[in-house]
Amino acid sequence: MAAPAIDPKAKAAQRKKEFLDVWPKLESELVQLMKQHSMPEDATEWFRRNLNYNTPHGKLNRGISVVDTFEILQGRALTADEFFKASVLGWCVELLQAYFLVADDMMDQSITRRGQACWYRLPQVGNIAINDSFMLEAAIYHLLKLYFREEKSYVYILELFLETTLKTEIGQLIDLITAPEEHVDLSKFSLKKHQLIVIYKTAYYSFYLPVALGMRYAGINSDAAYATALSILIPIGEYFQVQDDYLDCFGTPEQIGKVGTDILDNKCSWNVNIALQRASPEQRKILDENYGRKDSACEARVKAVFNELKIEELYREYEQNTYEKLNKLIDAIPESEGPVEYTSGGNATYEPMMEPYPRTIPSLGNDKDTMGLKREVFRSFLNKIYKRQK
Ligand code: DMA
Ligand code: MG
Ligand code: MG
Ligand code: MG
Repeated sequence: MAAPAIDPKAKAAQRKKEFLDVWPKLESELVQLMKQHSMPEDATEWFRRNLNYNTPHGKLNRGISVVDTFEILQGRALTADEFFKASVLGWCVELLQAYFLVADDMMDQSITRRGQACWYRLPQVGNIAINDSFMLEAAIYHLLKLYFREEKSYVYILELFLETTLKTEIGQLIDLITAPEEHVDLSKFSLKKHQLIVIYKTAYYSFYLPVALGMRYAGINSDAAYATALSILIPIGEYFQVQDDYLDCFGTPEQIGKVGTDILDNKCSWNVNIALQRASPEQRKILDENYGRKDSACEARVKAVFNELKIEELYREYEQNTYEKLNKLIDAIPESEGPVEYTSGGNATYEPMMEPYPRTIPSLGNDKDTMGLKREVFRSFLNKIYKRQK
């Protein structure tokens, strides 16, 4: 008799629960560190609170995708030890995300995050949040040393975290300097500029990093396999940040767990770029006079122009077209049971509008190992975000 089919939603919920179950162990290892340094109780408790307030309350898609990638590449159920170690890598991605978000909320002057006040907005915290964000980052390297030092993939994993951090920080820099507080100049925006910003600030750490970690831990060492992964995950990451920009304006705080700030903050977001392409001279004047002003009446006038221009409808078209394009890209990945010989750059057909990122990664080691990538790695990640409302 055939086994009953497992409902994918139930499977995902179970996986999330098992992933969350790993967190208390890691939290306790990190808190232990404060005790090893003989820190007073209040400092230890501060760090514990920082970790728990900022790390485990999100959707956890990035962290869980490390585990999913590793499992798909293994092609079988994971042992308890494998599940735990892949989850450690996943939690390290979530710590990286926590580090970026604590700082991002200060820089964007946000109010709420994940349905609670932003960490820096807590009266006792304030600017201490800067140091707290550094400590979230440092926690990554403590956990990696603790659990991966003996692994062949250790240096690759360290490099992935370090290089991805730099790329994200470059992305945050261009996001911020394209949105000066006191000087609104919409002629500086373009979809090209937007693409550059979102690839760097979001796509690398949110999409390439989790999959590349799963691949490294699974022992894939072919440069071309990583180039192929990059060529698909970067466009998926662009799509994800367009969704984030859209939801910033058109999602409700209850849905997305945060209050949108992009219009007030003068951000080069997808919405405003689409609006600029279509605005009449009158509408353009309203945008010029009201975008990026720290004033809710100005924000409402911008939103009214967005509505006149039917940005919501244009977004739904964009989402449908992009989903189809991304699936075609995934279909083009070479896949076989045995080892696959990748040609440099992979066989993906994605033609980016431009290439602000390298197509090949400098070789470090054994390039003969060409263990195959699987389409399901990318498909499962894409389906986690398709039509997302939060
Ligand atoms: C987020 O961009 C990028 C990083 C590196 C956190 P964002 O400011 O649009 O994110 P959010 O909308 O979550 O504040
Ligand atoms: Mg932000
Ligand atoms: Mg930001
Ligand atoms: Mg945003």
